[in-house]
Parts: sequence; C-alpha cells; structure tokens
Amino acid sequence: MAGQLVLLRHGQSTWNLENLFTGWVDVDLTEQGRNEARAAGKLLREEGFEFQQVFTSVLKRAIRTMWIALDEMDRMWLPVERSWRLNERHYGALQGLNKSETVEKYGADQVKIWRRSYDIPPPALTLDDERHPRFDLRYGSLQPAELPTTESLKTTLDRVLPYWNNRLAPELIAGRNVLVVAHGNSLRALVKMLDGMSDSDIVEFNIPTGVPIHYQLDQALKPTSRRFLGDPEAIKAAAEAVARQTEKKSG
Ligand code: DG2
Repeated sequence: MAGQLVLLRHGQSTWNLENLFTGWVDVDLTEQGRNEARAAGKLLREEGFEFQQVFTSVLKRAIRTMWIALDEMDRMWLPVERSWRLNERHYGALQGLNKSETVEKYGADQVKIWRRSYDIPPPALTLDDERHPRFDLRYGSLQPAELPTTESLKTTLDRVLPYWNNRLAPELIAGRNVLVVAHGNSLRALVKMLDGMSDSDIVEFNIPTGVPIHYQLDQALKPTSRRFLGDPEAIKAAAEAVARQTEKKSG
C-alpha cells in the first residue's frame, strides 16, 4: 500500500492577518499562527500519525509551522527537505497590496480572476523591481528562466509537479508516510492534480491555515479518501473566511 499523505498549510502569517497578498514574500507567523501549528501537531499526534519524511518550502511561515508541529509531535528528528518548488504561488505585482483595497481599486471580478482563475496570472514584476526573486540569495542556484515574476495556479502546478514526481511520489510508492507543509496555492495545485479537479471546481476550493488534510492513496497514487482533520464546522467557517478575504471593507 502507498504511504499516507498529509498536506498542511502554514498557520496564520502576519500578512494573512493584515490581509496582504504575500506570495514569495518571507513573512513570519503571528501568535495565532503558532497556536494553529501547535494544534495541527497535536491533532496529528492524537490521531497516531507516524511520518518518515517531511517536505516544506523555503519560506519561514511554512518552515516554522513545520518546526512547531514536529515539536508538538516529539518528532523533530524526522528528515526534512525544503524546496522553492513548494513555495506559495508568486503573486507578481500584487505582493504587498491589501486584498480588499485591491478590490476597491480593480473590482471584485478582476481580483477573483487574479486570485482564483486557473490560468490567468496577476500582473508581473519588472526585472528591476526589488521584489524580483533574482535579488534573493536563496534562489541563487536557480536558472533565470526558473525565477517567476508572477504565477497562475497552472504555472504553479507546472513547477510543483516535477517535485511531486521526483521526490514525493517515490516516497509514497515505497510505503513511507509523508507530511507536506506548504501554502494555500501550492497545496491547491497539488489537490487539483491529486483529485483530478476541474479548472472551474478548484476556483471555489479554499484551504484554511493550520488544518491538516489527510489523503489515503492507492498504489498508483490515486486518492481513495481525503479528509480535513479537526472540527468540520470550524474548518468550513475558516475556508469561507479565506474566500471572503477580498470582500470590500465595511464602513
Ligand atoms: C496567501 C494566499 O498565501 O492568498 O500569498 O497571499 O498560503 O502563503 O498565506 P499563503 C498569499 P490567497 O490566494 O488565498 O489570496
């Protein structure tokens, strides 16, 4: 049988709290985000999960969530691999802008297209923009063509998929249990691929912070079940709150 797969979006970040488009900007967790990471680790421990391999991005909100969750599980010794391929989708020139102010400026329909359409990316960063990943040391070993200046969910999946095929799938096929701690959209890309979700169904699929998603997979890595761990009502409310982040500010 294939190994168990658990996907975990990092806990609330400071920019999630401020409702700013984040993408590849390396912001940390809030106190609530740390608590969410602890709660996720506690759930995984209480449910008896034992992982053999952990994967995460090169962004600290995911790395710290992983640290806290593994600490809570008393499994800090587990092997961990970090990859830029699990980074959040690059949000282009929207990075740093407030989500509801962007709606006020461009309208809800346009922002929903940028945020949730499958293949339409937000406006790109220019080459000289200081937010361009070429100025960031951690991407120094990447080819210029690999460095995104914006990404749609589709192009995010294009760079997540080789990592899935080369690093995650072999672990799972060998029967090892895998924990992936990543981001709202890099995980939505994986969910779309795993569940064979249509381009339109993925638009309405939102992942709350700090909630583990457990997949059981057959030997061909087709899901036989998917469930969110924790209180279903609270999880539904949290996913709806993610969708509402682009509502206009009241008052
Ligand atoms: C959020 C997702 O990424 O935002 O980049 O703003 O998961 O790293 O907090 P995360 C961002 P939405 O696509 O849900 O607006």
